[in-house]
Amino acid sequence: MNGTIISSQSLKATVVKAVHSQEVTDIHTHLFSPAFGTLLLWGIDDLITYHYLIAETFRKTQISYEQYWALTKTEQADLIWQTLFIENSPISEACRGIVTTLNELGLDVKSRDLQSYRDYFASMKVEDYIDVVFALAQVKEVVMTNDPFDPAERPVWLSEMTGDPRFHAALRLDALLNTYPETGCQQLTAFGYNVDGSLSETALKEIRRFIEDWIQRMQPKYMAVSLPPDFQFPDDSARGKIIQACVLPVSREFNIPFALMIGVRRAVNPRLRLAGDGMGKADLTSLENLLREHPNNRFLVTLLSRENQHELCVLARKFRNLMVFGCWWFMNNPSIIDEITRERIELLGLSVIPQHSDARILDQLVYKWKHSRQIIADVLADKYQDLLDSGWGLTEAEIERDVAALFGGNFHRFVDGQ
Ligand code: FIX
Ligand code: ZN
Repeated sequence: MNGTIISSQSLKATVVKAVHSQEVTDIHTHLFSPAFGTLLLWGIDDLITYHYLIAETFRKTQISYEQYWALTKTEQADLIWQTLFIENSPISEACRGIVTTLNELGLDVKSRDLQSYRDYFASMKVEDYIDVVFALAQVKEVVMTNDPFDPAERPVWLSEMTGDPRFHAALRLDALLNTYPETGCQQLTAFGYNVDGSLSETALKEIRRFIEDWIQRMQPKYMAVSLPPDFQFPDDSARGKIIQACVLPVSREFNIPFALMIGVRRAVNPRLRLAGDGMGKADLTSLENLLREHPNNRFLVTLLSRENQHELCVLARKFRNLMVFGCWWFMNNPSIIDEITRERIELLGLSVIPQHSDARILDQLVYKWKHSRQIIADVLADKYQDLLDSGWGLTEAEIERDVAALFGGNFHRFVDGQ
């Protein structure tokens, strides 16, 4: 063996060092490069008005939905701060995240002085602040969520903006796959594609042309869609037909994986707006069909239901064209990250992407990665300790190699074939 074998005494410190110093590729976020202007959210008021905290605030105040949405963003942030941080201790994961972020930025969290935090962010230029956040979070690059149907985003793509190379694109196809009959068909017609409601051969060809045009424009790392728990495949619906006849062949032809995010039930409480989505347990037979029938397609998959996570690991053991990623949304809480990460490593070893941030606000990279790194380090330390107890020898370089695979190498190999 090359290198010094690590002792049980120094194992934990070695793992913690490797996990905390490894730069990460964040494979799913809702962040934007500065070229997208106000679509890139950052700073204290955006942090506080994150939809996770909005949902929690309504549980602790009597304000009506209408009154809340009539407030300015600053007023909303004042209310959330007062409710969740002053009148209650901020111990939920989303609240704790803000405390961690401010603390890591060097602000005095004991002061609880919201105005002083606002003053700090007011003195920052976003371009400089991106560097501050990426360095603190040890994030090398992020993948955005890019919707070609979004009227705010489209013009930036069409103007061929020059992006910050640390921000990669992901071509999000929700509007095409989830609401084609209601709105997608009409929108594609308005964009100049010759489509129809019955999905004729011509329409399917035109949808392929639309996807190809956007692949050429965005150069995405992958295509993606979020799906309800009752997602079926194969299926005679517009979604099923478009996946079969358009997304899968284009995905193969351009060698771009398809990411499925399964389990979301949109607008369970519409009055909560973005905070009003729910979840459900999915039947993974559809995913199994996709994986078996399309061995030359690659799929990145994350699921919203805790109850589905074990089945997903078993599927990944059967199908190498499946890459399991991240602890999505309601899964992104310490107790569940710990559980899922252990389960994945026990069933799949180092062949997974354990986490993504889903950050919607730039600053969240700081806490989402700090909190996740702590848990991933704990899990890895336990698993390596089990190996040492069985007589195996490990070097620091081997641990660094493993961590590098988990935090970026596996993604790049799967997506770019590196
Ligand atoms: O569909 C998605 O990509 C979800 O992650 C979001 O829609 C969701 O609102 C979110 O922010 C979850 O973290
Ligand atoms: Zn997301």
